Amino acid sequence: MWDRLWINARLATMDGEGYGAVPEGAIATQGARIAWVGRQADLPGAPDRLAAIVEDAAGAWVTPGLIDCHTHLVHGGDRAREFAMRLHGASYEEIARAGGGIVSTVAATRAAGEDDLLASARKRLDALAAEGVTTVEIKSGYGLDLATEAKMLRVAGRLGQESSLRVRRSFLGAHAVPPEDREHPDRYLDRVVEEMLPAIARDGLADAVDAFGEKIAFSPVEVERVFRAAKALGLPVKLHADQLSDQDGAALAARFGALSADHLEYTSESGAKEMGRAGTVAVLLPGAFYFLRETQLPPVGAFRRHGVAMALATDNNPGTSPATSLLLMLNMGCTLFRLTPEEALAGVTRNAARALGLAEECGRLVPGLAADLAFWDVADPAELSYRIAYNPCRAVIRAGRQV
Ligand code: DI6
Ligand code: FE
Repeated sequence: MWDRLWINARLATMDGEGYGAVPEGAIATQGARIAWVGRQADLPGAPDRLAAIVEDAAGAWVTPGLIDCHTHLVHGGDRAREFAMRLHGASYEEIARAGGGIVSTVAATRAAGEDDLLASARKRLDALAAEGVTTVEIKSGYGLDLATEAKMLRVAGRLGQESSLRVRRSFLGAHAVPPEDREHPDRYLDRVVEEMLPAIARDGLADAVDAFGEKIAFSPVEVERVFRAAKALGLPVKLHADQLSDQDGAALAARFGALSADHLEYTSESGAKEMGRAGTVAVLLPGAFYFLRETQLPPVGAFRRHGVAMALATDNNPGTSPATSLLLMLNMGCTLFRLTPEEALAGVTRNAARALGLAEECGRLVPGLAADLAFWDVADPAELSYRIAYNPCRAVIRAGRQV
């Protein structure tokens, strides 16, 4: 006997071509796993005999629980005032002088208590979960000292425990140079590699290591140093790559077998090719593209040509993407980047799972994978990408249980 069986479901399994659709489908769970998926007509018996609980999905589309594979969800404060100042005509310098920019988020995150950080991130997490998100990646990177980086990652861990969502954590010590080291950036990088990273790894606080490769952040040589240290500790890597300029970040990420390279607006054809060869996922972040009013489009055509799997994520952060809607990213991925709705949905399910090293754990409706399901009041899966600021999520199951 299965625990639960849904009949009269329309399944977007995200396995195989397109949506991997099963229009007259049924899906069963046993404990925290998917036990059976297929055509209702192929069920091995009468529904009542197969499961303890049988539910009528009444024609709802069922997708894998959505996966937001790139966020900075845990952070102190916000940058709304800076946003307003900019729109009132303030220059970058004026904003910086008024204490704005990433430094202000670092100060707010350092000052915040663990419970306050948890409470503010919890609201953002709840907003994501209301739209069918069951897995969220959360980065550190607003502490830039060991105590605060570890605090952010502990809070991310607590969020996972308290919410029942799956949380994956990335250590992003190489996000920016902290103000106290502005004159000696290499001193900070020494600390990241020699002190912070080993301590974070020892305490099991991170599943992966990320870095911001950019002129205004860390050079390719510096990123390599972080990646070598991560690899030596057995941690997979990912990279904020080619967001503002072509740093050959895509190829660098590929060279280290990175799980993903993210942003990628300025990535070249050869960078895309290297990613395809390495199996590195391209995580596209239309929220940041939109908020920064960027005009350089990520090379989606090149990713297609070279067989690079594409994911979509919110990049939730207070500076460049204060977004808590993954459905909006589906729409933006299609309108701004010209993804197809099939690609967009794969980008927040199957490919997002790959970007987190979770391809065999979630992101598809396949027996044996986690019973993470989202039920949608839509007539066609394309509606998830088509609508703007509308939430048709009817119910969410995470690890076999109602969220
Ligand atoms: N890329 C971004 O756009 C943000 N970080 C990153 O690596 C900016 C972070 C901030 O301004 O707070
Ligand atoms: Fe980011």
